[in-house]
Amino acid sequence: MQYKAIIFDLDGVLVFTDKYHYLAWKKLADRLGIDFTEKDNDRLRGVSREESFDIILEKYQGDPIPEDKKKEYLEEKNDIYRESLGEMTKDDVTDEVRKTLLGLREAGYRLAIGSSSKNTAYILERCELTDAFDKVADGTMITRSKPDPEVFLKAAQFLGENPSDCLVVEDADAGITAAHAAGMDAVAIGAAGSGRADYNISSFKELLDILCE
Ligand code: B16
Ligand code: MG
Repeated sequence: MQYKAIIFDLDGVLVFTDKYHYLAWKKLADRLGIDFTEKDNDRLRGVSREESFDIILEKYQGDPIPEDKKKEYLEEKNDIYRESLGEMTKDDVTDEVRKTLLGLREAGYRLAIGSSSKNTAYILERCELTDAFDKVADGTMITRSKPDPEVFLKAAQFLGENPSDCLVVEDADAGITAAHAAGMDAVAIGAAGSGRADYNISSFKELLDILCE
């Protein structure tokens, strides 16, 4: 086997929380008079909450926002987002994803999460996915978010594997850059990485073709 472990991004790969992020950011953006579209939301994939807000504020034209007020806005956004997460159930993870994860484990791969989200544990719990992974590295454990490699290196460290033995699965440009910076190969789901990924797939189950031949 070329790889020993697979590190999965969470949002956009295993679950689709982008729409909840969008609705929560949109509510805040409307209040601040900022034009915020779904296309703008795509730029926030894999990026931390704080950096996402800075990107949204690029279009802000009001008075300067003091740091403590920014913190309040970030908490407010997260509260709205977590309300949506509270509605998630195990049905928010497709059979395809569950069967593929099981197939990879049965084939001998160790599985981890490498997510920028500070809500990772809550999402995994809501979707009854926690037990599908050997280790979790997330936004609560890092100081630099993707495209920095920190979260993937942490996942490899938790697994006790060399980075070169790990393969990352990502939906975001920032995630493909982070994987390569960590010395890991990367699988892009959809258009992530614009041709820079080592493998490209359009459906999750294609991982079995790549890894279990
Ligand atoms: P939170 P991933 C990322 O998760 C999301 O793609 C990104 O849109 C979000 O801003 C970031 O998590 C932080 O999320 O506000 O929950 O801490 O794609 O790295 O799994
Ligand atoms: Mg993602």
